[in-house]
Amino acid sequence: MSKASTLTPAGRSGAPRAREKNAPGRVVIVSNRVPSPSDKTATAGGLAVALADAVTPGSLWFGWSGKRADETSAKAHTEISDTNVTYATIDIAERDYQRFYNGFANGALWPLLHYRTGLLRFNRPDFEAYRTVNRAFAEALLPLIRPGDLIWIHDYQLMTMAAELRALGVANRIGFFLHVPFVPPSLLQVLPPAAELIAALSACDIVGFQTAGDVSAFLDNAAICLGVQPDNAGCYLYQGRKTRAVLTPIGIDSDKFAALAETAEQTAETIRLRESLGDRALVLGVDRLDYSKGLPQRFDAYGRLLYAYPQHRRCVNFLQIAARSRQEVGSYQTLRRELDRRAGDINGEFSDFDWVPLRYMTHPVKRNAIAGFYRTARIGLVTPLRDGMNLVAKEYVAAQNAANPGMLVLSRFAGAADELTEALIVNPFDPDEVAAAMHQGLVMPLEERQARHAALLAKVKHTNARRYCEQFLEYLRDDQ
Ligand code: ADQ
Repeated sequence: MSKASTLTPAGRSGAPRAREKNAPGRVVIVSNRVPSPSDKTATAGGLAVALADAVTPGSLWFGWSGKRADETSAKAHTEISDTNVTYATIDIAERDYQRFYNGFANGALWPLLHYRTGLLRFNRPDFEAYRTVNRAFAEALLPLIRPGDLIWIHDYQLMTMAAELRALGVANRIGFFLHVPFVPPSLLQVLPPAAELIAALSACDIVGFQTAGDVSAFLDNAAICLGVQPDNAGCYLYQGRKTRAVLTPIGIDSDKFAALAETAEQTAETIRLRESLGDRALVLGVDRLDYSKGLPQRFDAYGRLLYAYPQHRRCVNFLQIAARSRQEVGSYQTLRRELDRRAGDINGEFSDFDWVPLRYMTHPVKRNAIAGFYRTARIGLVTPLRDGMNLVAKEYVAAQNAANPGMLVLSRFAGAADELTEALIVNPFDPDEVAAAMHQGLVMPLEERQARHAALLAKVKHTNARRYCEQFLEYLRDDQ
């Protein structure tokens, strides 16, 4: 493992330019994609919902425009929304984008942070491009920062940005939230610049995670990579700065989502789905098409259900919506071919002339249609092999009709499983266990479904999007 070196909070360019603290400031959100009003391609949907309470009039949201250009923009393009939120974006140079996004972020960090070292592709030029893009983000944001602003950086694409901001003299409070899991030292050490990443994150005042396990994994890495000794509050000192690792699990706006699902029940798409099902029970999966989501294993589990519990043949339909993503990365192309094959195998084996057991689609579906589909589904199948949180699990619970709720089958390796313990918790690597849980959900008496759903809903309402923002910003404001 390389030593923490170049990206240290102390800075590269001489004495830090002090910026005044404690003046009332804005919340400045930084994320890879920005849901700016004019960008219809931005896919920050889930994030925009989660951050609705942090992005208030006067806030600034900064990130990539979604455009690749000959050169990375030196200056951000800004636009102000109707709600008085400023969206500031930069273009990224094509040569950097490939290496930054498809290379280091999605070819190395994503597989590693989802425990898939076998899929990790590392090379130095990719990591250099990652740092270059993070530096470009910092340089373009710098002129927009005001004293007292709270800077909140999101996710694995931007792990070195805080260190770049410090190097440019930014003294504002900076927080970072990781949406994906964090891995223990034995895994992180596989990545050659592991120590550099931990040092760069230590330029933040607050580093937030989805689960308690992620917090301790990060602190264990800090102890090993930096030689620091974290206290019981998750704080440690590194190069004169105090960093605190905190647990701030993300949530949804459950009331809004429940209302959306109720309305969606009567929309054309949901009605068409219900009519196509007839009396059959719907088993539903909704994911990005990503190898972390455990889709091949899920298809196998459904095959096991039909094989081992023949009473469900002709009585269920499994609909898997798997929106294509990151299609330029080789492992995603392989996954798609694999799923096409397995879907064909299952339908080939079990279909009848008037019943196709598995419906599998890869084009995007609108949010309100998905809400209506959740409400129709008797089983919500959420079986990632690893997931930071998984908001689909929470959305499924919120969307149910409390009088006749469906049952969530949830992977123990999703962050959501830490809290949603009344779901049917499964090991996604075991198709027979997942099939048994599906069977249990399909035959579960109404009273038990109602009791489990009530307990799950109370949790989804409690750990909601508002609480996520409040908790994180409270930590970020707290200068003690
Ligand atoms: P994702 O891996 O994208 O997010 P997830 O949390 O399940 O995963 O979904 C985010 C949003 O995308 C949800 O609102 C969901 O409805 C929507 N979505 C998913 N599949 C869809 C599809 N096929 N069509 C339309 N919409 C779809 C990352 C982490 C997660 C973490 C989130 C938020 O990987 O673990 O929960 O960030 O922190």
